[in-house]
Amino acid sequence: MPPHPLPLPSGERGRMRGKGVFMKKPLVGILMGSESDMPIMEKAAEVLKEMGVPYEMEISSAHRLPEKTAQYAKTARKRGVEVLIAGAGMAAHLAGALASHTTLPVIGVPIKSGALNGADALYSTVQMPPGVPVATVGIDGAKNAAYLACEILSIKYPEIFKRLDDFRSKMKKSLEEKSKAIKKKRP
Ligand code: RP5
Repeated sequence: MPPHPLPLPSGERGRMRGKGVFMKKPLVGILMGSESDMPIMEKAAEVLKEMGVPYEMEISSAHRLPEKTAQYAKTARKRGVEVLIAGAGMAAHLAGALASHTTLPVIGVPIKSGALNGADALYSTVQMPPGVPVATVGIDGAKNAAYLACEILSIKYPEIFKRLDDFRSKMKKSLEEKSKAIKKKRP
């Protein structure tokens, strides 16, 4: 049980169906700089699906689609989106560009691509100037970006808190079982 079992925010009640917390409106926006980022960013979508968190996915780019990127960030909060996840490789400015147009939390995923294997994307994403933060996960860390988004949302949504809690318990149990199996083989 959540320590503070908050009721669903008013206006949201009654929309809980099936596994999704709110089936209708996306709470998380997943953006990526190119279609080539999809194999990595898909992992964020899988985690959100598993957690029952509705999301939307878009290709946008700080450099190739700057107007679309700005427009998306400027309108996201009004549309009900609460957290943004942005994956990009090379000179990765997507997460930072989004963050410059919104005060929603932005989580950056540096993607491994190009000659520098993601080190360039990591630095470009993480080194934001004070006042415009981007919460940056590891290179190709799309799964953790989604878990972090769930953790942020869990402050407001008790259902997400519960799913995160269950996930952690299962992870712990599974690792303990694996450890026991190894000990049996090599006591
Ligand atoms: C970045 O450049 C994208 O996010 C991608 O990771 C990288 C390469 O893009 P493509 O040339 O594969 O479209 O903007």
